[in-house]
Amino acid sequence: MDEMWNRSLESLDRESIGKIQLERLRLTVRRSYERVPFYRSALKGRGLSPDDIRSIDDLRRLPMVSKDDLRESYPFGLLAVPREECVRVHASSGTTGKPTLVLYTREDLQNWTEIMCRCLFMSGLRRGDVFQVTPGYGLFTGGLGFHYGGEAIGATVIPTGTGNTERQINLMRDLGTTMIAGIASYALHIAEVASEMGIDVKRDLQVRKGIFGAEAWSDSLMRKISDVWGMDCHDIYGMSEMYGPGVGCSCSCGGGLHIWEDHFIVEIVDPSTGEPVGPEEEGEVVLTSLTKTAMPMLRFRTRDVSKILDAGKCDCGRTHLRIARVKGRCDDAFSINGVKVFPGQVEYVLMKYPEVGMNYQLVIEKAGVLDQLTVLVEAGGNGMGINSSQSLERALFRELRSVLGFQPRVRVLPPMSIERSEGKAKRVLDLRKK
Ligand code: DLL
Repeated sequence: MDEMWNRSLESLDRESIGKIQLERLRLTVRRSYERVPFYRSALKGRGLSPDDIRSIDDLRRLPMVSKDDLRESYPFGLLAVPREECVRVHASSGTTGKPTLVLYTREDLQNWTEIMCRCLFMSGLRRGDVFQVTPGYGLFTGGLGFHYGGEAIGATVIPTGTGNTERQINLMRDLGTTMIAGIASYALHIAEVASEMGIDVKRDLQVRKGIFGAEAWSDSLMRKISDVWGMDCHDIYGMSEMYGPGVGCSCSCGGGLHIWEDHFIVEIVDPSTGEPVGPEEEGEVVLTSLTKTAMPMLRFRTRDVSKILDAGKCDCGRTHLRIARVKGRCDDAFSINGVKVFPGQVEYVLMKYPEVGMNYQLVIEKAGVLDQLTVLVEAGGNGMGINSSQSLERALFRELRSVLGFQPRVRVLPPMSIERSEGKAKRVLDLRKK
């Protein structure tokens, strides 16, 4: 049984969770209907009124909300409170389109801090830790989300935000940072810059705990970060529309992410039909907020791919359901001559090889009429000789061919030859679209 930030809520019995969810869902639907014209007309369009929500199953009768609906209602369209009651604005990072705004009341910020504390505590953060927050501060929810959670736990928070990696590393060394928060791909970048500075992150720094999210990352990337840093890694999930980071987090049992069900209802649907799929079946994550007051979200389509784990009680003692680590976004998957590929499938293979370095990229082009996938991989350390780089190419080719079911091209490049991103990594370069 793990220590918990809020044991009474994190280990509630299932019946009580169900009661809280129904009560909060009914309130959220009523407030949305009464205060947000968008929701009122969407519900009326289905012949529904708030009184029709009598059980959790009635959730399925509600219309879904997409990112496009948010964009179209820019800037204040989905607000359920007067703008004057909002004390904060954030925006989604806009990697898939123009950014969308989200607003928060004071109560929203308190709820967000509560779920962040649960996630950070679950990942090992305690009073006395030195906690370095490397995601961007500002409109992105990453920086401030981790920041307020860290302070509420009582850790010493270093708000470096993204970038200036050398300074980041100097602070880690000088202040004795014990835990970092960040975007997974950035954790490897920090390690490689440190090594150029003559610092071995495992030997010379005291960072032993990490919490990462904001983009899909595979189990083998998690193992690689753990090995390179000698740290215990946790996966945190979230999105601007649901406060930011903190919707769920992986516990020490390693079986997926607990979703805070007193704040969110999670459904998994078939992305093409919107119909719910069964437990352990993969589909699109749809989330409903239960405590958001400024911008309630009814059945928000995240575009993220995961599944509900039907694994019964978790040994950590938490009772909130678990979803599998997010595999990617429905729109990340690309098709090579009709075969669907998730970048995560390739990453999983690459990160198993210790000779593979810190970065990779997938380039898709037309070779005549056919699609061609080239996997660019950086060699680790100080690079490798021509022979070993050719034998790594051959080994990766063989394994990728069997995982993907077609023949990709594989090129091993010297370290640092692929462009770095300080925010979410750009893994796929689809030149067919140009
Ligand atoms: O990325 C919030 C966040 C910041 C989460 C820091 C975790 C850590 P957005 O910019 O709105 O918010 O992007 C949300 O990022 O729908 C997923 O596609 C992806 N994402 C977030 N966390 C994970 C994760 C933040 N742990 C979008 N695994 C989401 C996979 C993730 N994908």
